[in-house]
Amino acid sequence: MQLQMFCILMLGALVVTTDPDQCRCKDKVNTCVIHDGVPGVNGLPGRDGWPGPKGEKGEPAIALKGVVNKVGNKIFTMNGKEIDFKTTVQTCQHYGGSIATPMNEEENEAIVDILTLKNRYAYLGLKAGSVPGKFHYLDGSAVNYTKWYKNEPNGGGAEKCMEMYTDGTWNDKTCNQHRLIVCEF
Ligand code: MAN
Ligand code: CA
Repeated sequence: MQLQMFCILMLGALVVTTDPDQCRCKDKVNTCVIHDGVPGVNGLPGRDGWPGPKGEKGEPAIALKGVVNKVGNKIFTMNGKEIDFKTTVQTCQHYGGSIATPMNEEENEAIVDILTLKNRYAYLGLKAGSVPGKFHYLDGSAVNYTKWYKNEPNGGGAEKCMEMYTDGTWNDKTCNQHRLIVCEF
């Protein structure tokens, strides 16, 4: 029993002799056979990594579901829904655009194309200020293109929004009607 001894090598690894005799003298130590242990079980999964970089901006959702009309570097869209002026502004912003605002005849006609498809009117991006009948863009800047219908604007301060008729002419109008949502991007 005494012969069945365990040998400790310099490195401290556990060494077992197959033949107990081999371990009796120190110069026979080198003949000891090292038995590998049984492999350990796998560790637990690691933790989640950091969030990845933000993806690229997608297509405006409204454009995917509606009509798109391109003019110059502007795109006008319409999804067929009708709502009041304030909600139209919010809806277009929600999709990353703004309420359609014609800055010239070409853009005005591009919006007419859209209104004609539905035969409906639309609120556009002009608003009356404190001076009755004096309209400005929504960022407050001065309007430099207009297409008022004959005798419009006539609201005298009561009609603070602008709607476009299907022929492309403009009318000042109360802001709480339901009009076709037309956005620009
Ligand atoms: C209604 C409203 C007005 C518009 C007149 C035109 O009263 O839409 O804004 O000026 O019609 O007749
Ligand atoms: Ca009017």
